[in-house]
Formats: sequence, C-alpha cells, structure tokens
Amino acid sequence: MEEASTKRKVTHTLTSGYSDHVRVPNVIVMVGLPARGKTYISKKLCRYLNWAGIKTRVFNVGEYRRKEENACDANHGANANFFSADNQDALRVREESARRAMEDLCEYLETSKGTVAILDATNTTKKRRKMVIDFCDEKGFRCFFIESVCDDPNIINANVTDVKVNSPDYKGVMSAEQAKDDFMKRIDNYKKQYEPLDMDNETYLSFIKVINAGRSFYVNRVNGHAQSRVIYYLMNIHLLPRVVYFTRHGESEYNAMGRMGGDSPLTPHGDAYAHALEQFFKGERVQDLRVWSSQKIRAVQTAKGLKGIAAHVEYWKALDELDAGICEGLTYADIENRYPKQTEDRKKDKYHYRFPSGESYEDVVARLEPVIMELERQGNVLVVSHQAVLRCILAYFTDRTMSEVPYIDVPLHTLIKLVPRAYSCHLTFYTFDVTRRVWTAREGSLNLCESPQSISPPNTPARTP
Ligand code: ADP
Ligand code: FDP
Ligand code: F6P
Repeated sequence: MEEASTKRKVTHTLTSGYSDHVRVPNVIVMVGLPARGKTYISKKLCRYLNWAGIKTRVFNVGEYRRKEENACDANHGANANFFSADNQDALRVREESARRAMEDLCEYLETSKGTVAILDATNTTKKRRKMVIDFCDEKGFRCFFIESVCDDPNIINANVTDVKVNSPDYKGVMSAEQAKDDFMKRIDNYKKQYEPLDMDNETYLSFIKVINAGRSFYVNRVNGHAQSRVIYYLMNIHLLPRVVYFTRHGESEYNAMGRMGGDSPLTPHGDAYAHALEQFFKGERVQDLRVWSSQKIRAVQTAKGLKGIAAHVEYWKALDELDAGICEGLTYADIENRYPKQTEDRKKDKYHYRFPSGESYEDVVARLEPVIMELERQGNVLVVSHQAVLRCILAYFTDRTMSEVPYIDVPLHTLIKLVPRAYSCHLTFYTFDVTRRVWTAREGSLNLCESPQSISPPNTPARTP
C-alpha cells in the first residue's frame, strides 16, 4: 500500500513538473546588450555555484550560432549587419541557436541532474524572453533573469577593446581595429531592438538588474535559495583591478616531523621564510594590503613581520587548517597502522571523506564561503593559511572540480600571486630560496603553476636559529 503511494508521488513529480518538496532546477537567463559583461557574470557565477556544491553549467548561445555557421561554412558574426533586427534570415539562425541551447539546457537539468543552467545570450526582446519563460514553465524550471545595464562609455570601450575584439567571430578575419568598429556597429543594431526588463509591467518575473557594473541594483521577486545566493554574490563582486596573494605558513615543527595538523611553531627554515616574505612585501609596496592569517601559531608567526607593512592584519578562524579529528598530530604512517579503514576510505573519496571528530574538504569549503565573499569584495589581500584550506580557495579561483581540490599542489615556502583577468585568473608562483623545506603534498598532486619563478630576494639572509 505504502509502496504504491510512493510510486504515485514519484510519477506525479515526473509528469507535472517539480513540486515545492523536490529539487527545483533553476534557469538563469542573462539579458543585455553586447559587451555588458553577461559572459563574464555567467562564467563567474557558474564557477562559484559549482564550488559551493550547486551543479551548474553555462549555455552560451553565441557558441551555438558559431557551430551552426561552421556547419555551413559561414562566418556571419564578423559582420554587424547579421545582428540587425531587419535581417529575417539571421533572426531565424539566432532563434534556432537559442532553441538548441535550450534543448541542451533541458537535457542537463532533467537527465544530467544539473541544478542551475545559465542561458548566456542577449535575450534583449520581450518575444525572446517569452519563448524562454514558456519553455521553463512547461518543463517546471524556475526562471531568474540577470540583466546587465551599462551606459558608462569607459566600461563599454574597455570591454570591447580588451575582450570583444578577441572573439572567435573576428579571429583571422580582420584586424583588432576593424573588429572594434564592427562590434560597435553590432551594439548599435542591438540597441534598436532592445527592450529592457520592465520594472512596471514585468513585475511578475524574478530578476536583478545590475546597473553600471554594480554601482546600483534593482531586485524583484526573489524566489528560493539559489536565487538569493546568486543575488548576494552579484552584490559582492567588483571589477576594480587588484591582486590576491596566497601563502602557506613557513615550515612548522609538525611539518618537519611529518605530522598532520596540530599547532606547532615554525622551524628555523619556516622562520627564514617568514623573514623573506616580509622583505618581499617591503619591496612590492602593495597599496592598502590587507593580511588575513589563520589563528594557528605557525600562520601567526609567518604573518608577524608584515604588521608594519600591511594596512591591516586580521586573524580568521575560518582560515585554520582542516581539522583531522582523531588523526591530528599523527603521521600518515601512524594513521595507516592505527586506522587502515580510514586511510582506505579517504583514498576513495578524499573530498567528501570526513575525519572522525574532524572535517572533510567539503566541510572546509562550506566554512570558507564568507572568506570567498569577503575576498571578492576587497582589494589587495594576502592570505596566510594552510595546505588544505588554500587548496579549497585556489579551486574556487581556478575553477577546479571537487575531485581535483584535495590534490592541488600548494608547496611550502611558495607565494602565489593571483591577478583576475576577463574570464579567468592569472597565477604566478614565487618559490623562495630559503634553505630546506619538507615536501607535504601527497600522491597524485595537481600542479597549477605554469612557470615557477625562483626568488632570492636581496637582504634576506636565512635566519640562524
Ligand atoms: P557580453 O557577454 O555582455 O557580450 P562579456 O562578458 O564578454 O560581455 O564582457 C567581458 C567584460 O565585461 C569583462 O572585461 C568584464 O570586466 C566586464 N564586465 C563584467 N561585469 C560587468 C558588468 N556588470 N557591466 C559591465 N561590464 C562588465
Ligand atoms: P556573445 O558571442 O558575446 O555571447 O554579441 C552578441 C552575442 O554574444 C552573439 O555572439 C550571439 O549570437 C548572441 O550574443 C546570442 O544571441 P542573441 O542575440 O540571439 O540572444
Ligand atoms: O601536512 C600539512 C597539512 O597542512 C596538515 O596539517 C593537514 O592535515 C594536511 O596537510 C592536509 O593535507 P592532506 O589533505 O593532503 O592530508
């Protein structure tokens, strides 16, 4: 009897969309003229949501259009006239591209168990948006619009010059100068058909308007957890140029003994690294540098010399190393001997494995969310933390999957400099030439560093114990 009713319930959710009690897939629909940061927002949001454990994928309609064009050996994108509202043939191609993207998006949410799909297109007309809304209604997907409105000519000019002229539409077809000219005409063509989200007559829709790259926002009818999380995120990100540095503490006594976790002080080698770091930042003269350290002794000692250099030094509990619970203070060999089952389980799924009375990488990601949000809000920051924690933070910035996170190589006595770029981040690894350091990475490590830079900063004699 009970089994039959359970079956009925399941059938009900499958045939008539998603009730309030089951997972409701979200479709995020980008809206806005070209060069308003829609692809930037889509990619960044996707990276954040996946990192936070919400399975997300971007469907870029421009790519679908290019695929169609490749199939018939054409390159319409390199001619602004293609985007004119009067070009009926082109409109058909664009509608078809959007339709295909929506089919794939639907497959992703229904079959591949995605939670959020982002439809990255201009969606500048009411007609196009109605098509998307009807589609989502029919499938039982929740629809949320993000419109980027920008009339600041400096921002638009920079977006076109730095990013748009490198679009695959123009690659090998024309010079950067010609591409810029064509793209500006493309924008003009879109302007003639653009119908912004209507704050008076489209109030039944859930949306956020991001105005002039976050100078102000307009939010309407937020529906559910995923949407409120997205809004909070969008309100924290900014485009100002800045640098984020990451380092592990210098070598600690426990590192030297091969023991996990604990709260031991630096060895003389670790101390020499702390000194070299201080000299490096003295030379760098980073403006308004904020230093965020964990509260563990080894991190506090590493950051100590930066007090006179940085604008602020703060100590975050959230930056403390992953808690290895009953394995704290043990070597990997001790753990294997005492708890062979734990070692085996950890190997099978290191990301989700939680130490008894301790944490998993997944737990660390959850407690790092406020750190990420604050990093997004701030300018220049140096984070002094630990191997597992920095793996989680770097995974966010470099878009790594859950299974990759616990294997990212974050060596001791190495400073990582991260500079945000249009759609990605650029990393530089500075390896400091300060005597010995122990090797703490485990098997199968993942190298994020393309070209390491060795540093022997002047005036950094290794300190004697
Ligand atoms: P679109 O997809 O709208 O054609 P892109 O995302 O390709 O535009 O443009 C990328 C550029 O947009 C990046 O250089 C980024 O600095 C900038 N950008 C990001 N967010 C915004 C925003 N909210 N408004 C304007 N420009 C933005
Ligand atoms: P993009 O490639 O930057 O994502 O420039 C507009 C464009 O942007 C075109 O490539 C693409 O054809 C279009 O957006 C997406 O579709 P619609 O204008 O048809 O919505
Ligand atoms: O060995 C240094 C260390 O930071 C330990 O404190 C911590 O338990 C460990 O690395 C985390 O690395 P893994 O997850 O590879 O064991």
